[in-house]
Amino acid sequence: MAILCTSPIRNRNNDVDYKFRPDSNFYYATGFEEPEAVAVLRPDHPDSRFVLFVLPKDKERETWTGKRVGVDGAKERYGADAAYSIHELDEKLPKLLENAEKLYYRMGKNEAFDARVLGWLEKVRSMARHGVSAPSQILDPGSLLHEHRLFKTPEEIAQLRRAAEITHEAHREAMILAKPGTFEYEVEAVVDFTFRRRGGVGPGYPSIVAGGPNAVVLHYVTNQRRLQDGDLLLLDAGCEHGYYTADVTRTFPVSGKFTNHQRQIYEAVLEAQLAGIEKARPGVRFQAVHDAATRVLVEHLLKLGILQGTVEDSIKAGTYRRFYMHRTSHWLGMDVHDCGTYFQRGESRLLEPGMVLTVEPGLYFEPDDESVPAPYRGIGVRIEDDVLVTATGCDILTSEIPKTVAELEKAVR
Ligand SMILES: [Mn+2]
Repeated sequence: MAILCTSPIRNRNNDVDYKFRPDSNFYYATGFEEPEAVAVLRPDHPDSRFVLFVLPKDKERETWTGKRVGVDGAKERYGADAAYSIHELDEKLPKLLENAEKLYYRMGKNEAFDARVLGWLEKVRSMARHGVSAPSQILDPGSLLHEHRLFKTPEEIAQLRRAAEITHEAHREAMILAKPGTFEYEVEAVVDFTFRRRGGVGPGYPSIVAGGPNAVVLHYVTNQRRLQDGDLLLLDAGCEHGYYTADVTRTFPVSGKFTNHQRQIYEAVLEAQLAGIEKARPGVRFQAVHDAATRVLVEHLLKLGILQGTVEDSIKAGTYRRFYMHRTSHWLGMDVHDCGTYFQRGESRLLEPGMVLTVEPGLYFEPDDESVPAPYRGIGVRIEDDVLVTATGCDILTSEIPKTVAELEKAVR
């Protein structure tokens, strides 16, 4: 038996809550979007294989917060075999738990709910003399669900494609808007506007709009700088559509032309990214994408005199990590850093058709790093695309977004 809970409603301030978004696992398993819901999956049960506990219809509350699906709707519209009010959880749950061998429930995310689950278990255990048994194991449902979520269905890929299309439009709008004198938050605004006007939920993660030296701060989200002539702008923003998010980074000169030194760094990162994408095909290890991209970055760092020694030594000693401190890829889907294991039996896992990953190398030089030749200081570049592994190679979902030096300069101008 599995017990899945959706996300709680989170308070923002005083009596204002954050906009609700269902838990990704819960939504994946049920399609149910309302808050305060619990799903029970009991595949061996004669008549209650899928049970939903939901907020009951309540005319007065619905006047304030909107229509609820209700108990009947949970059965009719979501295919539940049985549905109850969420207020009946303590009463109904122990009965459903009886004689289940294993309980899949994610401990540690919600202490108060954990305590209730343990209470229900204890109640079932106390009935042993009546011939009822309680689950002897509590397991993480992630071990099953996350493996499913890692392989995207055609419906999920369609959502990701739409998210990528809207993200494409938003990045283009940002390239048009950003000029010397524009504030980073104005660029963020045109991105948000484009995401919403095309029916996206909004950004799938806080947009990073990092001009000039802000680009070396990996998770810069202040977005307050006034862009200056000569700045590069690093824009890391992806639209969430139908609960699936894109994750895209482009770095471009706000004046419409890369300086020579900016272009050297940009082309190093671009070559590294293409080398990484080249590895994104079935049968290749996840780690190989990172290794390929890193090798190209190191070659360029040596050529530009930023690192000394040989490629092998620099990779072995990790001297490049001062300038490239993050991983090249992560899984992508409902969560921007999507679920799914990266290792199997201690080894980086093999890529398979249906997996979606990002490829996003970067180089970052602190403005005050005196070990770096002066013209490179304060330059931060990251290039990130979303890649679907196919039977024969890969499909770059975000390939339409300007990326070469020429394409970017044209789009900005
Ligand atoms: Mn990413």
